[in-house]
Amino acid sequence: MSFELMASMMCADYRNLEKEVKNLEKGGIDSFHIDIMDGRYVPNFAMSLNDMRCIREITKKPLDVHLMVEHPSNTIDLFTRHLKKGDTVYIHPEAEYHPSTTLQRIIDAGLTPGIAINPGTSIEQVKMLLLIVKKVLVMSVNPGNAGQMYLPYVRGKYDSLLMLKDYMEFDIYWDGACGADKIKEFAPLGVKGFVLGTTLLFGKDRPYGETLKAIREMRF
Ligand code: S6P
Ligand code: MG
Repeated sequence: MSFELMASMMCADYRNLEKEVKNLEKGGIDSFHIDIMDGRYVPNFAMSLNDMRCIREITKKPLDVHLMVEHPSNTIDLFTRHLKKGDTVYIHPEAEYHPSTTLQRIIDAGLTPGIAINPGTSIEQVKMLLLIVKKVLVMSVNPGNAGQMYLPYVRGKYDSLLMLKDYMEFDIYWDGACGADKIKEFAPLGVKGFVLGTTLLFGKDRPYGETLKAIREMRF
């Protein structure tokens, strides 16, 4: 069964960022998840433009840029101009007056458009946007921090999206508190990729390659 594994780079060791990127690459990570925060849309600052640019220069693997910022249309060009085909930009629809316009700008920049859906946001609220995007990042924790608890009430949203994904042509990604149990349950159902943070990958005293191999060798 094929599924993608993304590294949540806000959880990486910033004292050795280049080494972290190389080790993850060597360990077989599929892409790098970049959590951009502005201290307004979410009450935290994780990564910003320069962190993204730095990682873009170190690796040729795809970047998965998750914008947790108010009105991303104000600053989106700063990000898209440093990205390349194959990279994804997710916006939060609630953070934007005209999310479809912003998604169109991501498409016009030659990038993959995505939306991130907060735990408290329903599929009905964003349904039209599902026709525009290629990727849907389902948040199973509230946005802003790593290391939070999984919120079980999001479960039903995966079921709804799994029913819509083929005819509306998007893929579903998991973001937040992703453990092996979640991959085991949701990959066979059709969730395409999983963002790995402190729950499974970082701060474990185990080489990234070993963890990633163990995940890929899991029996389903
Ligand atoms: C949260 C962010 C996520 C976290 C990820 C960390 O605002 O969008 O991408 O970095 O959830 O993983 P974990 O396993 O620590 O929850
Ligand atoms: Mg994220």
